Amino acid sequence: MSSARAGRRRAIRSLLLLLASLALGSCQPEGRKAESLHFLIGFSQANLSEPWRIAMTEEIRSEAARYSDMRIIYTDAADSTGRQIEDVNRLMHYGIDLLIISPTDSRALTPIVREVYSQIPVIVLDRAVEGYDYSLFIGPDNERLGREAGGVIAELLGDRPGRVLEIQGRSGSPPALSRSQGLREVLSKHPNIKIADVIVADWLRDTAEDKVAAQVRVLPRIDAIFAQNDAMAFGAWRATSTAGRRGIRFIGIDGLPGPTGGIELVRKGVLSATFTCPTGGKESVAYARDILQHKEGIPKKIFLRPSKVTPDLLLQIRSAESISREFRAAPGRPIVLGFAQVGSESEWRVANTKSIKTAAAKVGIELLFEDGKQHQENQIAAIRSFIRRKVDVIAFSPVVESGWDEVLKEAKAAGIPVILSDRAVDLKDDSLWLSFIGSDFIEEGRRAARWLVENSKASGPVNIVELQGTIGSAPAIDRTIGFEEVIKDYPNYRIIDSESGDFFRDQGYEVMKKILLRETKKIDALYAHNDDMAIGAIQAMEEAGLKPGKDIIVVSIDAAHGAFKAMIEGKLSCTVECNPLLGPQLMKAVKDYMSGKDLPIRMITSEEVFPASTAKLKLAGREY
Ligand code: GYE
Repeated sequence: MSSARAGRRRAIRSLLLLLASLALGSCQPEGRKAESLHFLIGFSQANLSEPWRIAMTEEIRSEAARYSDMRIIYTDAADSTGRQIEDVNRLMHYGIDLLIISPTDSRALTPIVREVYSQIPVIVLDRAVEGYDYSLFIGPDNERLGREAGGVIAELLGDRPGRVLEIQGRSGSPPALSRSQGLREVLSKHPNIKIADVIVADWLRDTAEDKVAAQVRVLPRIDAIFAQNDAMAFGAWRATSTAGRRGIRFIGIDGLPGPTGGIELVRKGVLSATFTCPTGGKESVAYARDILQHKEGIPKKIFLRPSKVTPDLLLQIRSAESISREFRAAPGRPIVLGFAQVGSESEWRVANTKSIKTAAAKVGIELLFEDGKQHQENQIAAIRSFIRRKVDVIAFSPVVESGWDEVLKEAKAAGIPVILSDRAVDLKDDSLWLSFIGSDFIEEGRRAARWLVENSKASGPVNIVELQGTIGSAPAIDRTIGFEEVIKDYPNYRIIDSESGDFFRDQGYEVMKKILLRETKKIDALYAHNDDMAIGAIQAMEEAGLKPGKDIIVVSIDAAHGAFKAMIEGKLSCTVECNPLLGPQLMKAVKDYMSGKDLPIRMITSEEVFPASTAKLKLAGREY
């Protein structure tokens, strides 16, 4: 940025801060001294015509009001992409320290978000932009919301033939597409239920009412209407009621309070069900402060947990809410966290254990740490011991995805929340765990494949050997999915051999030695699910007289110290980061929960890709 522009920004920012200070002086609540202003944040809102966005903006405003050292400048793009781009440029002109943006259109706003992110931190709310050029994304899991709505419709209609009208938000917007996808995924399992028609109503109640009213007289039998937000569901209900259509069940999303909010509509019997869709407004202000104060453990993505709202659940939600808040606080003693670790199979795992122990000690959480030594039964035994010892929270990294139902039901019955760290479980009933903090392993697999395709630039066949991680573990399953998702578009790239090395270095060596002996085709590349197996395989290649990193491109995942050493020696071509330093995020989640806050359902860590060319430069700054 030119020095003249920077100087202008500083002048505008100083003027704004001065005006804010003066305003502060006049409207300071009694007793709160006007501290000097430190943070000037810009919030670019897509529109203020949707109730959910009004709620988001109000949440941000009330959370920001708690801090006298920050000010937020609000803009409303009135659902115009062009105007939102102008709004962002104007906010940058004011010299803001951080941008919070809820995009009108993800694709159209991606370039300017990338440009702003090159200068200041950016938090994206609700609709993600393309790629990863932002500090933090906070939003709902829209596909899951669609699945939940599909589940309710299936429950309501049972085995009878059912016809559903779907009312979608803005055509082509990520939330609308994902909610539709989730709905269809569930309803496809119920052949008696058909989606009879689709209406696009741009998230607006009046548009939904007008469009349904225009069709209601010719609409054939409709048994349920799923609208992608409560406002449109209410509009549809008004139209069908006016036309005298009865017996239709309405399902919405947002679950906002207030006289026409989803919760009231459920209470009044207008909606059969809705789902809260937390806006992320409050979280965005809290994380903005953490980012501006350079706190550690900021995730890359946060997905907020929805709650189902139905007539019979309304009362339970109220009472559970009061009970859980009352008993969560640890009465005047340290919080006790039980952690069941996978084992110590890799550099990554060792770094992960160190991060958890260090972070617990740093914040005064009493950590009961058990090493599962690679066996699920040991982890299950450890979790049961935590239940017996009545710990406040249980966290663990599941060695494999399945086989946890029983012990997690025991933890739930004991009233002890469970946080998943690093690896996920394959469980339909996700009420058995509170939150999952870890990487996006599918994306890691994609990144490994993208790097290989972009940097091998081969036109002829590229024969790939894959060393998989622990069979049945989330990272092994997902890293294969992500890698294959990318190479399926490049037919000359083929996985010709694949075997598990269980994330161990020595097994990576043994498996690669076997493959080198049995494989008749030329091997052009090795894709290892972690650095340890890659390093073991490198030794096997060298013993076979090959030059790893030259005769065979070697791509692995983790970005552990050993990988940087191998890259500097020219034996490893690229490592995709999988951040093991989850301790700070885990401890923040535990303390947040114990202080009565709701936890996101999913927190994805921030990660990069390190080609060999960056190894020397980056190694010095690495923590593991
Ligand atoms: O890649 C590997 C460790 O679960 C992400 O487990 C973790 C994986 C990591 O053994 O090195």
